[in-house]
Amino acid sequence: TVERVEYDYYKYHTMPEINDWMNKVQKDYPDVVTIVEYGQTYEKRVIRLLKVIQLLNCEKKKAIWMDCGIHAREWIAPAFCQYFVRQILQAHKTDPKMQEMIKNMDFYVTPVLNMDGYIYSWKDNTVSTRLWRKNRSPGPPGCDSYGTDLNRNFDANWGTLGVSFNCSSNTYCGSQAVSEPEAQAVTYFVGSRKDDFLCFLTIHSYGQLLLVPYGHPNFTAPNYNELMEVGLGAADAIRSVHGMNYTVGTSPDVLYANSGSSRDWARFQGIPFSYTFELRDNGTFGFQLPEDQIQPTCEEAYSGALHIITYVYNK
Ligand code: ING
Ligand code: ZN
Repeated sequence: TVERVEYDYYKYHTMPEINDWMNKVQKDYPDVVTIVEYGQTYEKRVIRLLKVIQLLNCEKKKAIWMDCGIHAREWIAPAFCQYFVRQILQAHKTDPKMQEMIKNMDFYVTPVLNMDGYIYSWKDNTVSTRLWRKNRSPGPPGCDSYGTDLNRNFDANWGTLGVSFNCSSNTYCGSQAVSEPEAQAVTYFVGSRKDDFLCFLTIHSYGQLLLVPYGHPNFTAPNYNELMEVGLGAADAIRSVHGMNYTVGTSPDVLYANSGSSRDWARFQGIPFSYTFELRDNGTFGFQLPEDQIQPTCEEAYSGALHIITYVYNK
């Protein structure tokens, strides 16, 4: 007999393990989970998301976006996307509010957007691989480095602030806006349904921040006050779980300005509630967050995400 082992949500997983996990979730919940293929990475891997949807009622005009793993080394982010999917599927069985939300909203969750970079970061435990951030496309002719920072490549004040045009930099913004296939995949998929999305959540680490649009100080979101209010509510929800403090604000207010982020792009598209989560920690372990912190980090972040999702649903 085959021993059936529970998936361990409190360990980091390789890309093949995460792909198998996606297939298994779809098999285990055929009435609520579908897999959508919506693009290709530079190295021709298929970018997939899990769509949590009540099939009986599939023409819904409300949706939630979440992506994890746009930066390779931020391993806690894919771990959170997996935890998030498990939690909403469990709550779907037991919690009337989640039943109601899944009946009326579609959840689109991409566990790993930058699959090439994620796989590279697992190659070995040297600094140059484990701490890889960008995707794996080769630079322009004459460049001897790889990778574009996908969170500087979106069409949102592209190439203006907090970026580098040096192809070996960790914040290299690419040869032009949306030059990278991974950024193109999100741009086309979300852009073609932009009126459906109430909320765009993009998950990073580290720093314990909730960032609101915009990263460029010359622009202010029309609903800035409400974005801050809801973000501060999410930070309260996070604090109530394990006492961790998350700072809420725009990136120029909290740290430094930047351009070309997916969060800013989503808000410019008209998606009203767009947030970047920077999960634990505050720098002690940084990107190499120990596995014993996966569970508490996911528990608190779930509570913060649920605060935002419930708000936009009730609004
Ligand atoms: N941070 C994000 C990045 O793209 C960010 C968001 C931007 C944070 C500017 C602070 C200031 O750089 C990480 N960790 O990727
Ligand atoms: Zn990041």
